[in-house]
Amino acid sequence: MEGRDLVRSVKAVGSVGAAQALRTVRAAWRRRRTDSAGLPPRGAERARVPGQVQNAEPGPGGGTLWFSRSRLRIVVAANGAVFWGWDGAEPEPSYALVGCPEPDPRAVLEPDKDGGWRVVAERVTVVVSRNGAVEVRTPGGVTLRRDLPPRWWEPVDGGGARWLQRAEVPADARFFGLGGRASGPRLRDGTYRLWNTDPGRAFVPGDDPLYITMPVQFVVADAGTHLVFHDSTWDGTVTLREGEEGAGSGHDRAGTCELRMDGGPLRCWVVVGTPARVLLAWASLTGAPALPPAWALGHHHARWGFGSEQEVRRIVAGYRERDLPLDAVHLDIDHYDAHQVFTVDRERFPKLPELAEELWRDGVRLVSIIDPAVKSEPGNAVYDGGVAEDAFVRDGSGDVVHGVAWPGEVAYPDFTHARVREWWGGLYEERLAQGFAGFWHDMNEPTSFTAFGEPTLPRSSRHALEGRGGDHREAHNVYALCMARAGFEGVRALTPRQRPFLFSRSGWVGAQRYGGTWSGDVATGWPGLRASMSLVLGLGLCGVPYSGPDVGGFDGSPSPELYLRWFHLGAHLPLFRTHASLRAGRREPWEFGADVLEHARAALVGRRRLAPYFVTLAHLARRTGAPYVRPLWWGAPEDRALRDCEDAFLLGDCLLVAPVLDPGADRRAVQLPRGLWYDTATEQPYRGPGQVLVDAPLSRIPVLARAGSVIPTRSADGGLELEVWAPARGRGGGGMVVPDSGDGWEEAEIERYAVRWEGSRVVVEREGEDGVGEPPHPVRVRGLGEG
Ligand code: NBV
Repeated sequence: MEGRDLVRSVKAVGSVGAAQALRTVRAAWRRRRTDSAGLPPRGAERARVPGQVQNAEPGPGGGTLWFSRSRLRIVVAANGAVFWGWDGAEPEPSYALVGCPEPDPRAVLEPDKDGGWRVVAERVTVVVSRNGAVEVRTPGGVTLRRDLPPRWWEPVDGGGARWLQRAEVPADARFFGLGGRASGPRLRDGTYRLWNTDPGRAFVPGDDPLYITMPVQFVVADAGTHLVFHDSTWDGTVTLREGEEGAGSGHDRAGTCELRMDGGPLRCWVVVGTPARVLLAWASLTGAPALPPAWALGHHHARWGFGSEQEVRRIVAGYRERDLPLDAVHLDIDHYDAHQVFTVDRERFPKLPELAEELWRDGVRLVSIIDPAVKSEPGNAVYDGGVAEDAFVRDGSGDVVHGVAWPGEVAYPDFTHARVREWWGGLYEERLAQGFAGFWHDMNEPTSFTAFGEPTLPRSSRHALEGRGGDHREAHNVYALCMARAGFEGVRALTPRQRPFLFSRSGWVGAQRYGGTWSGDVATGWPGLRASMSLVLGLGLCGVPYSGPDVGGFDGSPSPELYLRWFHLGAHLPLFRTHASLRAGRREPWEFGADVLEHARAALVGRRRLAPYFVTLAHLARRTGAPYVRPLWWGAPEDRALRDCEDAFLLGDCLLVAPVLDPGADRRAVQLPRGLWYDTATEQPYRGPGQVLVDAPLSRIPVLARAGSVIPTRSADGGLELEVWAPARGRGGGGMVVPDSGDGWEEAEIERYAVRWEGSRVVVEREGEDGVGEPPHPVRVRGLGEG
């Protein structure tokens, strides 16, 4: 086992050579030694369950129930979210929350039958049995989730407990979420780990865990939709088993979920309602998604190994000469000096600020990769600064913990300390001076190359954890979240008039407050294409709406067909980025033949045309928590066929995107939600609900528009034009538009439109406080042939 890992790690660092491989062996042994000294064996444990309820004490939003061996506090918040915590766990401190919501004063604790208790609120009822099972019910009394009494295992000699929480959900329920999972979006039976991990190679569906794990489940059943969040940052597993409905006279088998955590408080939040309501409340709990600047909603081109300024110029010129819209270029670690973050290789990138300015004039922004690991070498300014600041993670005996990353032996800033975040945030000044407009956080699970064992810091490493103190077992999953906070707040302080643009490979609940993410090193291949869509959908349901894949996959050479299908998908995801590894084939649209180039150009032009729609979706995500990319069941969670449909998605309210995910296809089946839909290429109408077959030639991705929708687009002259799709006869429609208000903090007002038939004409009106009026933008009505 260890031998195989060693071979893998040597391969992974192959480009840096044998010395690096040796370092990974040494670091692995070191980590073992550190952990065996710093983490004493658990020893004997005692199991515990809550016991019987003894007493109840009403409190704001609910109250506290006293059991013979534990206590349970339940609070319904004013936004409808329910909190409960065992053993005295409170909502705070929490890395996920943006504050503790006010309790709902109308929620009351009252006795229930059989000696149990219940909290009754407007949108939810929580029933607690006398031995500590907690049931969440709709106001109509239908059960959405039943948590059995929890179980703890406590070390006899003292210390934190491990715990287990089993739950049941309706037999028809489907699970989604848990962060970014390659095998979703529907999470089938299996065990999913909660430990952010760099898989060490390009991943395929089934590889688990990946870079972003979250103890957040989004559960959809006929009875209703709910989100449940267990607020513990520790390592754990979630074992899901979908239920089964009894055929004929048979019994239903409930779906089950078993959460095992290595530590942390046993506390959870449940939000109930329609998917849109759930995410609205979720965003109010964990923070509104950062608003990317408009350019970040365009096309990004990256590559590990551009190699030089000339090469960057050549690529940008390649885009320009071929009339291919481009908005950002990303520089990877190869532009660093000896792989050291916050440095530039002056030989190959001698005049980076000039290059950045030149690109800026052409409307292309420069984005920089940022790795957290700092080369551990006196004389290296970042390292010296970190030492002076006492910024680096130490072990239990007070020594700085060393890992291995691209620069060799490295130290890791402890981002769980406010002072360290401030120091790190200040370092972005160097990046801004180089002309970078955005930041791409990588390797922040955090990753340390290893010959065997876990590719991260020793679990016994010490962290500040905002002054509470703790070790890596608790800090690991929030390392990247805290790094994102450091970067975001640093850049905001340095350029207060502009919204920072940042996206990060790893993260945790609340990551949306600082920016987005991308799918990481997805394997080049058709399964990777599918996985990259699953990640975006799953993350969106966990509250992180801005993400996208490496178009073409990270590692290999896609066939022209695969590249193009991926390009088409990417063009309809929030982050649209072509990127690949140093050792992979090229990803420029002109590298795959004349046909691909022509179709890719159309996709890029199409993306640019939809820019105002993406801007609107970004604003709506910020204001409502609704992700840009939504599962087909978003508006109809009761539609079981939609719940099981994993190969298409809604882009906002208006569009349904049905990417081609298999080779050789020229048509595909699409499961439509209720209503009238138009193929946006042919204007052919289709009626849902049900399955239809649509054309999917290589030249385009099937995209359907909902009848009655209003889509803000960019017209040929660069202005805003409303594309309106005729409502079904006898019906109306409408939509919202948020115009781009620039890259500052000012937010434009939402424009609301109504669409209706007037005789044989489709009329579009702007709705204002003083009635309706003419839209301030040109209108183009489509789908009129429907008749
Ligand atoms: O910085 C190099 C790569 C980067 O291109 C990629 O996007 C990241 O996910 N990085 C990982 C580190 C090395 C991966 C083998």
